[in-house]
Parts: sequence; C-alpha cells; structure tokens
Amino acid sequence: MNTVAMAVDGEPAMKIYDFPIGPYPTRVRIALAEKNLQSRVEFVMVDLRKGEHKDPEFIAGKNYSGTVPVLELADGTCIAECTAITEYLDALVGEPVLTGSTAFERGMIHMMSKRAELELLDAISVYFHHGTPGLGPLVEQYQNREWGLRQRDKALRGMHYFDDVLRKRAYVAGDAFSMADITVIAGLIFADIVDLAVPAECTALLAWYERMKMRPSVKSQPAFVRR
Ligand SMILES: N[C@@H](CCC(=O)N[C@@H](CS)C(=O)NCC(=O)O)C(=O)O
Repeated sequence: MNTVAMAVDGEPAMKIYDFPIGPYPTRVRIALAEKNLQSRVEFVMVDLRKGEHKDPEFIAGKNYSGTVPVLELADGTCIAECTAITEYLDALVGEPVLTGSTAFERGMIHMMSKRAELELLDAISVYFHHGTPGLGPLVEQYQNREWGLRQRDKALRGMHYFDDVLRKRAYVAGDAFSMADITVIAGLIFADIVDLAVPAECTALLAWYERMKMRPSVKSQPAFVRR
C-alpha cells in the first residue's frame, strides 16, 4: 500500500483505502467530489491486482470483508461499505444532500441504491470475478463460471429495469441527483470494464448516463479519465 495523495486543510485527516479506477471506490470518490470534501481525505492505494486487499493485516485492521473502499476516521475507526461511507460523508456536510432529507426521500434513495447494487453493480462484480479472469489467479482462487454468467444476465435485466425507471423520472430515486444515481453510474462503469454493453433499446438509461458523465464529480474520476 502506498499513499498517493494527501491534502489536509487543518482538519483531522480521514483516509480512504482506495483503488482509483475501481467502480466501488469511484462511488465514494464521486460522493467526496459532490460534497467538496476531497481535501479532507488522504487516499491510500490498495492494489487489488496484487491482492493487497486480501492481506491478513488489511482484513484484520481495516475491513473484514477484504474489499475497498474503506474510510478510516482520525481516531482509527474504519467504516467499510460504500453506502455506509456515503451516509457518513453526507452527514458531515450539508449540501448537496445525497441520501435524502425527508423520510420519503431517504427511503426511496436507500431502496433504489440497494436495488442498483443487487440488480446491476454487484451482479456485474460477480460476473467479473466468476465469468471472466477477474483479478487473475493470485486473487481468484475459486471461480464458478455458470454462476458468473447467470449474474451477467441478471445485470442485463437490471439495465432494462433502470431504463424503465428513467423513462418516468429524471434521476434514479426521484427528481434530484442522489446516492442511487452514483450506484447505477458505478454499475455502468463496471459494465464497461467487462465489455457488457447497455442494450441499444435502453435509450433512457443511455441518455441519463451521458448526462451523468457531464457532471464534474463524475467526469473527473480516474475511471473515466483513463479512457
Ligand atoms: N459491498 C462493498 C463491495 C466493495 C467491492 O467489491 N469493492 C471492490 C473494488 S472495485 C473490491 O474490493 N473487489 C475485490 C474483491 O472482491 O476481491 C461496498 O459497497 O463497498
């Protein structure tokens, strides 16, 4: 692991254990950019290709699940899971609100973000790890290709679902950008990595994605810049 960036404005530094082009870390990177909090964090690179996220030290000290991103607070407390990290960051700074203000918004955003994980992002992740060489033989010690291919098909169904949603509203969970949009964006970043094209008939999803890629918080991400 090596530190690749550090900028602190007098506030206690938080750390993000990160793999900059990874779809899940990109969720937190977008949230940080939306909230203008990048200068409050130090990014620590965890090289997934070398299996650094499976080091016993990382698992014991940072994240039992052996994944990134992880947010480490100044007192050493580690918060894993993109949804939890986004909720923490959202509560730190007022605007823009990413996880909802009213009970209705919070419920909708949490549901749609979870659905974006279940039906799209996590499904593509399983396809990546099981239906493709994934992170290579050092990391992928068990693969079940059939399970991977089923999850790829599930993700394609998920794309149709989100296309349908976006025919009815401007954003995934309502009429404002939210954590749910960020989760679908990460799903489409991952789809691109595994060469899973969004079906051409999903025109609302494709048009929404083009709009999302114009947001400064999105287009500045290494996942896009490297292309
Ligand atoms: N549920 C976790 C998933 C995180 C995740 O899968 N991150 C990827 C990075 S793109 C990872 O660490 N993959 C490595 C692996 O699963 O071996 C979250 O929301 O943070």
